[in-house]
Amino acid sequence: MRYKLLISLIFTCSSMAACEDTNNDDNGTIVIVDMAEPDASVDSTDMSKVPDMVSDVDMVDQPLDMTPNDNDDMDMAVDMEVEHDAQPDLDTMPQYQMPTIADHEVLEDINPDPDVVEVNLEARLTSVDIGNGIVLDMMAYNGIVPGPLLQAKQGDRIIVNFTNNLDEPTTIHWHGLRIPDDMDGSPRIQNPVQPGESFTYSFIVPDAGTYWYHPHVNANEQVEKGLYAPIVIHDPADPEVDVERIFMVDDILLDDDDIAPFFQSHMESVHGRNGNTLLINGSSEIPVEAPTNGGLVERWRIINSANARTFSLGIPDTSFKVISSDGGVLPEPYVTDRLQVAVGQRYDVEVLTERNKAHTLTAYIPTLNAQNEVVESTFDIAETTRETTPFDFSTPEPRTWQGPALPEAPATRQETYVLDGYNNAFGQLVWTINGKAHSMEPLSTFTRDEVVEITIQNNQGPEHPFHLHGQFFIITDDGSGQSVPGLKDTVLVPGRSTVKIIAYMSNPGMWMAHCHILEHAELGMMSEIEVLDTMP
Ligand SMILES: [Cu+2]
Repeated sequence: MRYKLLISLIFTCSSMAACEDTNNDDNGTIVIVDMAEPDASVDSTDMSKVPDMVSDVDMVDQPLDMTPNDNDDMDMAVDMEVEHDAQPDLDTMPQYQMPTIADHEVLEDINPDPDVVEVNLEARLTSVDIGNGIVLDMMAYNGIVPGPLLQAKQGDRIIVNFTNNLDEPTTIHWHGLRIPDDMDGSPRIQNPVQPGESFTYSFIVPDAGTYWYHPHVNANEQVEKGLYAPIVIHDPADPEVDVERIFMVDDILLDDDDIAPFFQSHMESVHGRNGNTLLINGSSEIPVEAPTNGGLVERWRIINSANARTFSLGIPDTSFKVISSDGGVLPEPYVTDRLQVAVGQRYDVEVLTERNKAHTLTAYIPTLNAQNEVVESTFDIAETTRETTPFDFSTPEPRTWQGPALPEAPATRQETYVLDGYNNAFGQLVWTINGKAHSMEPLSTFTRDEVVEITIQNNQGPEHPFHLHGQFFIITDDGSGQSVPGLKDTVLVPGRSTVKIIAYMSNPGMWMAHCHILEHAELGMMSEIEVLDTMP
């Protein structure tokens, strides 16, 4: 039973050369299918397309002031809060008690200042039991995978006293947080923290929401080996719920009982490293249990921390609403039956638990059946189990979720970024943005608060979750003509498609812009943009 998951996880393959080496992939447990050019034996209609997560809800046309305050104090350089309708005055509030988040170790706040969260964090090599009798040599923050939860309230200063006890350099990137660029973990700015050395990260967190932290050095290996962890920035104005949970969804590539060597197959270069074992909150024993009572309102924060795999998720036969996305609570929640979560992305859902019923977070993954046909397989990855006492017979009352309206400022500038790839003279795959791999020249130079429509054109078959550091954007065209609710920092650009975003360059600095398939980034799909600290 221990490998019951391994037999059928596949990854979809498009039109770049490597699909041919499918059948002699080193790990015989994986079967790869060319989805773009299926052979006659494959009925692609079964699987034709994972439904889009886009709802029918149009984005609300209400103003959102993303303008930074005119405050020259550089310590306050991140004070470009997204105004919240019910923004509390944190100075006059009684001390805020952060909600408890189930089943996650939390970094201890060692600073008595109620508006400062100061924590100690260490990266080190360690053995980790992922369940099913598998113990792996991994890298971990404070010895656990995922690492401990970093939480604070909106507007707090976070101080992380970080020590690198790995045997290689690392940095920490605080994915999604609009903080100063020298605290962002970019190895283009920060000298990586060497083995045995320490670095103090210090920044103010302007935006509430669900985020995560991970390295930005040798990231394809360090993240795969376990260096990833959740961040929750609480908004005291958010409705209270009965239970909050985090699900970090990952897949890991095992070779026997070890983490498989890196870049051993051409497929890993083409599509990124797709795992053969699902890890939910670090456990391979799925579904992971989520004990609860019936009749409760729960907030589930879902984070895709995989190297490459886009997850299609649902909670069958359950009343749930999408309430929050990368950049925080949505102007209007929406109902859907599928959530497409690309690597790096986050979604929060409100789940109403019923009496005497299990509620299951389910992943839908393309697999091959016995007839070698592509089918969609269902993996229950987390399941609520009812606690017997005390038993709550009440009917859950959904909360009222309303985040800030999205910005409505029109774009005053257009840019196009072309994602492409080629085989170099040594037969190695190189991934590029605007024709360049690992470009050290900015793709664009913007001025602070410039509003830019960026067309992201994918010339090849593999998809690219494109991540822009330090800024938020909205997705006006996800490649199928649909818009996507909410503020984002990562957009999935499907194979041979063109996506449009409108980005709000609110945060001055040099910002990494790259594919979040970590192998693609490693092989060149990595660049940056510059935002000058001058008004247009
Ligand atoms: Cu990519």
